[in-house]
Amino acid sequence: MNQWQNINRVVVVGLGITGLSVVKHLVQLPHNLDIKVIDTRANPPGQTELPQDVSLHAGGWNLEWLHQADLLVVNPGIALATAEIQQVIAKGIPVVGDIELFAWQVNKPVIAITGSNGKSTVTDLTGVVAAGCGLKVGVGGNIGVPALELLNQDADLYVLELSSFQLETTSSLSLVAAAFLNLSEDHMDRYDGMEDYRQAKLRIFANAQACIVNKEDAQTYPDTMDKRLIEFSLGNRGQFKLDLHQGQEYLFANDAPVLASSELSLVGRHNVANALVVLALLAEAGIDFTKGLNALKSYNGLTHRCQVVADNNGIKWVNDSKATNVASTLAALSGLECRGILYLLVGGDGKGADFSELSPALASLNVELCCFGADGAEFLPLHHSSKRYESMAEIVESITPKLQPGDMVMLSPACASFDQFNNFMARGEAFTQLARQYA
Ligand code: UMA
Ligand code: ADP
Repeated sequence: MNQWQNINRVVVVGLGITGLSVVKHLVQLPHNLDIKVIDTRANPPGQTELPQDVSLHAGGWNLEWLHQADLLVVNPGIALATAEIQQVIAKGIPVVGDIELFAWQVNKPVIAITGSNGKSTVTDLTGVVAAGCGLKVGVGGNIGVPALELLNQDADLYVLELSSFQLETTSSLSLVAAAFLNLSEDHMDRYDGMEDYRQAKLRIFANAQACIVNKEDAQTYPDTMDKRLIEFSLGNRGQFKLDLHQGQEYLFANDAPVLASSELSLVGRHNVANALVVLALLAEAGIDFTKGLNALKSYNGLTHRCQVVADNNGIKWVNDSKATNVASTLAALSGLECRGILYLLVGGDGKGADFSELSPALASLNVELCCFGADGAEFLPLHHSSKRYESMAEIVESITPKLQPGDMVMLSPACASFDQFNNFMARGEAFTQLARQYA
């Protein structure tokens, strides 16, 4: 199908790394398109890299450009509900995102992953294990490499992390396997409630040959049952599950034991689930993952996600700075292997969340709760051990003298970082530095 028939004037809305990748993709197509860019920001990132013959309107909307367009390509950070976009949709002008353009062009198998938490980990690890199997893999999407940039690489397989924002503007992406990991509250500033958010994520299954769903989260299942469903579970149900084998807990793929969960370097039960999803995605893509098992075992996680950054005298320091909501901190706590005291660093910019859900998990742990940052005080009622500090440095200085072998110090703050840091990466790096200095 030639989607470009009758398209001449293309308006790219929103620059950033996505908009720039879209422009670069459009200019090299053989269709001689008229390309214009609108960004509502006065100084949008990426403007200096625009080709000279591509006009930019920055600092507001250009309605004339919008209404004369044959196609709009919208950055995932811009809500379709925006009045200017709605007017264009009402006129019948097609509105798509970068992932839809990727779908129009790609001619190799594609795997995709969505969910509220764990997307980047599963995406990256799928790429790592597939590469371990000898495949050339292009990994991108919401993880930070625009999907269209991947098309310039020579790849046998593409693995995409897709956000609900990206899925809203995607309708024809064919996938050999797609996973919906879990659903918990996030992005409520953009959606009319949880069902609206869920429906955006479910779009991942529209053209998927295999739908990988979470047996423990009914929200991840497609609404219609005419699809090939593959279930994963941390229990012994579903095709990709945990069960006993030779007296040990094993990851099973389609009834066959694959490896003992103790062989994974990744920390936390949620990461065992993530590993099961990786196996399911690869199996459904027709890849014999056995050659990649060493890569799976030695994978230590993406930076800032339950990552062991120091391990000295039997004391582990774990950086989980990417835990910016309650569900991700709960995931870090569940099944945590800590023989001694867990010193848990929580707090930051709480985004108005309700933290009380953490109480039962904390009650079952031998924990000292170290609360810091702008909303640190909100954590104080959650556990009898809570203490309030100003900063992570103050916490580390105070607890280090009493650390014993078997203890763990973990930053899994359940909050955004913007009160004290530029982003979660900067917060994680500050923690890592403290860990290495004091460990
Ligand atoms: N913006 C405007 N006016 C515009 C264009 C953008 O105000 O005309 C603002 C919007 O508020 C928007 C913000 O700028 O939210 C971000 O735009 P950007 O230029 O930074 O976007 P990109 O650099 O193209 O990054 C996007 C994704 N950003 C968003 O979805 C908000 C990146 O995901 C993604 O890695 C990248 O494309 C490549 O695919 C980031 C993200 O926060 C990491 N994603 C959300 C999440 O993971 O929770 C969904
Ligand atoms: P995402 O890309 O969806 O934000 P990441 O892999 O970057 O996911 O992980 C974000 C946070 O969620 C980290 O704190 C991580 O430890 C936690 N996490 C990872 N996998 C899961 C999972 N399967 N369920 C819940 N939380 C998870």
